[in-house]
Amino acid sequence: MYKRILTVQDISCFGQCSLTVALPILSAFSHETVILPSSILSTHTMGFKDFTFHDMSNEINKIKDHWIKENITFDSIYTGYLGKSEDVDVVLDIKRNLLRPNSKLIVDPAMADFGHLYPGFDNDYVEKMKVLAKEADIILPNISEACLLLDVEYKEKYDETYVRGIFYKFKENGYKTIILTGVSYDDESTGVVVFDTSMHYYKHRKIAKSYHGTGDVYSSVFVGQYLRSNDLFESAKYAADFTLKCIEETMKDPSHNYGVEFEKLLYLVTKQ
Ligand code: PXL
Repeated sequence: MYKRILTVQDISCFGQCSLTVALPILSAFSHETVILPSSILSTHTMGFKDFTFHDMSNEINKIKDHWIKENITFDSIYTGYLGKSEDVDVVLDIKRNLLRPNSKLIVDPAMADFGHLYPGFDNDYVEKMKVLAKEADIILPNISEACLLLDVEYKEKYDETYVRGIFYKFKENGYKTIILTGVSYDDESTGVVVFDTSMHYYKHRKIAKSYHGTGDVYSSVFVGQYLRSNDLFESAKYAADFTLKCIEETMKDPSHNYGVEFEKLLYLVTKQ
């Protein structure tokens, strides 16, 4: 079935993340992909100095109002890195007016990694992200983002009790379905935990090297596959396997260190 999905995130012109990842991936899944660029940066903010940042908050409000007038509706809304807390209100307005009945708001709270907020984000952004994430049907945080959403202490090393605690806290706080990424209990493996009505862990090989943008690849592939199959756990697994393949592919090219070479693997998604 041909689905129309809206994705709201920044454009990092160079750097293989956010919209330059989401648009080709969702299109490869044969979904009609509508974009709303929340901000425009010269590069992503990790490892580049003096990147430019152009705030699009004003413009995206006008775009949203036009869409409401035209009644352009969506089968799903998927958000990533937004850039400003005001953008959350735009997304919520789009959800109220243009998300079709029984359709899902999927939120990747893309704001932190390794226990630290991305440059330029503050507590106000975290508070606003809590509001958006609670409205979402599915959220895709990593451990750092989960801790920020829940005011839980971030730990580098943890066990299953800690992860279970995170899920109970998500549920206590009214969050719906959670897919926690980068859950690793030992040095050899990592994986994703899907928490819907119960908890399922998909564990796979861990590669020592980490790349920027893999969270965006993961979320985009998850959304693409979930809209195709409507199968939560299978989509979470599929996205993990695809992301791992992207890392393996990129490692063949040691000079490529700012993102992953996901384009070379898009044929896997298209052919399915
Ligand atoms: O991959 C998340 C992301 C998206 N967009 C920008 C970023 C980051 C992570 O740092 O800097 C601009």
